[in-house]
Amino acid sequence: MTENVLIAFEMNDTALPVLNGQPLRLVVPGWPGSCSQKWLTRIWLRDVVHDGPKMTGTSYRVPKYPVEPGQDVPKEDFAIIERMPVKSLITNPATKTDLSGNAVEVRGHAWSGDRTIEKVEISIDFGATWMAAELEPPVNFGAWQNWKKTVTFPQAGYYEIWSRATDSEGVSQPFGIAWNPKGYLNNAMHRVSVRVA
Ligand SMILES: Nc1nc2c(c(=O)[nH]1)N[C@H]1C(S)=C(S)[C@@H](COP(=O)(O)O)O[C@H]1N2
Ligand SMILES: [Mo]
Repeated sequence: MTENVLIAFEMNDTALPVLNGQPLRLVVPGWPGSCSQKWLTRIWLRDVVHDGPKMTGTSYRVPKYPVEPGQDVPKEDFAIIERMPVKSLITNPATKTDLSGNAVEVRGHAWSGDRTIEKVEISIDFGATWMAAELEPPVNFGAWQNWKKTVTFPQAGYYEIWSRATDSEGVSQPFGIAWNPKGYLNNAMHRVSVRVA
C-alpha cells in the first residue's frame, strides 16, 4: 500500500521476460523476493495470510525467538519475514582470483530493506582494521547502492577481502548470524579470497 510498490509490465523498456513474471509482477522493494509475485493474471485482496503453493508452513519464516542450531521449532512459533536486513556484496574481484599486481579495485553493491546505506567498509586483515569505500546514493528508493575502493596489499600472499555495510539507522552487518531452520536472512559480511603475486 505504498507508492514504491509496483505492478511491473516492463523491464529495461521491453515487456517482462516470462522468467521474470510476464505479463505482470509485483515489485516490493526491500522485502523478500517471495513478496514480488510473478505471472499475475488477477489481483485478489484477501483477509488471510498467503496460503498459495510454497507460501505456507515454514516458508519465508524464521523463529520468533533465538534457537539452538538444529532445534525443533513448533510451526506456530515462526513469523513471516518482513524487511530485509543490511547487506553488501563484493562483485569484483571474484573469489580465488590470482592478482597480477599488488592492487585491485574492489567493487560491489549494498542495500538495507527500506533504509539507505550510509557507509561501506573493507577489511583485508580479517576485520582488525577497516577502510571506507566510495559509496553512491541509491538511484531511487530501494535500489542497490554501488560502492568501490582500490585496495593495495602490503606484500605478496593470501588475503581475504571483507565488506561491511552500515545503514541509516546505524545497523551493520554481523560476522555471522543466529541459526534458523531454512537459513534465511543471512546478512553476514561477504568475504572473497585473493592471491597477490
Ligand atoms: N508466481 C510466483 N511468483 C514468485 C515466486 C513463485 O514461486 N511463484 N517465487 C518468488 C521468489 S521466492 C523470488 S526470490 C522471486 C524471484 O524472482 P526472479 O526470478 O525475477 O529473480 O520471485 C518470487 N515470485
Ligand atoms: Mo526466493
